[in-house]
Amino acid sequence: MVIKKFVGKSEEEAVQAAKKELGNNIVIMNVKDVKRKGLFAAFCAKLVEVTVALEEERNTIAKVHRETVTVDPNEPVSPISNKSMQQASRDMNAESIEKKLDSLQKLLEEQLKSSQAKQEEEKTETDSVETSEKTEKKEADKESLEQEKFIRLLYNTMIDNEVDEKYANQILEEIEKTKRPNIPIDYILANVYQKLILKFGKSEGITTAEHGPKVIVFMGPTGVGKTTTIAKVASSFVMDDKQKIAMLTSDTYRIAAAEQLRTYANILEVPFRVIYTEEELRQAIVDFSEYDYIFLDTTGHSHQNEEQLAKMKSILDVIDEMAVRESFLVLSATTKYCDLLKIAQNYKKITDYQLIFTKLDETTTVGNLLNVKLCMDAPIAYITNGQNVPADIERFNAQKMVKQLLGGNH
Ligand SMILES: Nc1nc2c(ncn2[C@@H]2O[C@H](COP(=O)(O)OP(=O)(O)OP(=O)(O)O)[C@@H](O)[C@H]2O)c(=O)[nH]1
Ligand SMILES: [Mg+2]
Repeated sequence: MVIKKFVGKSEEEAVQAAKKELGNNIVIMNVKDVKRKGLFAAFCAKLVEVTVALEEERNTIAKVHRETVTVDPNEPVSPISNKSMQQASRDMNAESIEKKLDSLQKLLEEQLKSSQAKQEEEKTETDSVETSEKTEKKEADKESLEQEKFIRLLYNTMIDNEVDEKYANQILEEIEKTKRPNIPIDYILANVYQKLILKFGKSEGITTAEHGPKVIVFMGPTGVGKTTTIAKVASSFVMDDKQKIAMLTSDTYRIAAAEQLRTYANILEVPFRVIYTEEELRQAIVDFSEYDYIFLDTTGHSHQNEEQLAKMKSILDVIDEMAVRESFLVLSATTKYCDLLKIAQNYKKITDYQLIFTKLDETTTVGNLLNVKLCMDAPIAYITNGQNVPADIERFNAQKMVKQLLGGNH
């Protein structure tokens, strides 16, 4: 794995520099503001430091480079030379633990303090005459016991979050491989944090429409929040990004469904059309060819309904004939794991997609996001956490999610 830091005037600028050097497969591990130094620091624009990781080809020897690359012409940050894996990871720890996993750390400290106190008590009672050699061995055993306890705690936290045992075990196996004597517990925590972030991988969301309109399709089971999510995404595109969008719905199944989206379209003052046939879909794509994005709402249906799935596929085929398409499978975080997998697998039969998880405000466990991501190899683009339009939506942030998976604040 390569880990590297890039500094820019904005997160975007630093990420662009990272992509330029390491390619598009980088995963963002951490983003933080950095203070400029010097007399006139207060008058300068802030800098953003982005830590990125890139998983190298399998079977190559794992190595961690740590350098800082700056793209800010005014204040070059001196590159730090390559360090040993352990040193680099310790440096990562300081940030990860202090800033990202603070509440987890507190929990651990409490646990470790109580276990240490207990062991101290036992020690004073029994081994006042032990040799120094024996004491050293005991210290080493104690350390490894603490490591074991710590790993078990991380495992249990993941399982409590309903991470599939299979994936939790996979992570622990990977951690076991990198375990050495005398490794501080921070190192293990940072390692698990990194592994989980890499498992979530990169997340793109809706990408820029370059040539003609991009058709953004929202599909998924009934009542998961497809229409509400379209309204949330569309409003940020229109209000914040000043994009030109049109809205379509092929949901003619429920009378109220079209009206729901029409209301949002009216509020945003964007064109809206109900599509009954493939011909009408073709015509709409032609009519809105000057727009940046066409958002398409679809009928929610049971994933077991093969007929509706086939209908969905023919809609996608029409779009593919005429425009660039990006598809999003909308899933509720409150749905049972086995159902989520069945739904995701069925939609995969007709298209690739990115995932949107809704209703995170209605659940306390987030393991299913990781489970579905890993099982389907589909990136998570957005999460929604409430009924408010447009406020309750966020671009998926792996760092935040991993912190939550490991029991941190959220
Ligand atoms: N708590 C919570 N409710 C949500 C969220 N997103 C949507 N909802 C609610 O879920 C309900 C269904 O939302 P819709 O947007 O109509 O869902 P849909 O997938 O379009 O439903 P159909 O068109 O019937 O398939 C509404 O009451 C929404 O307000 C969310 O993130 N959290
Ligand atoms: Mg709907």
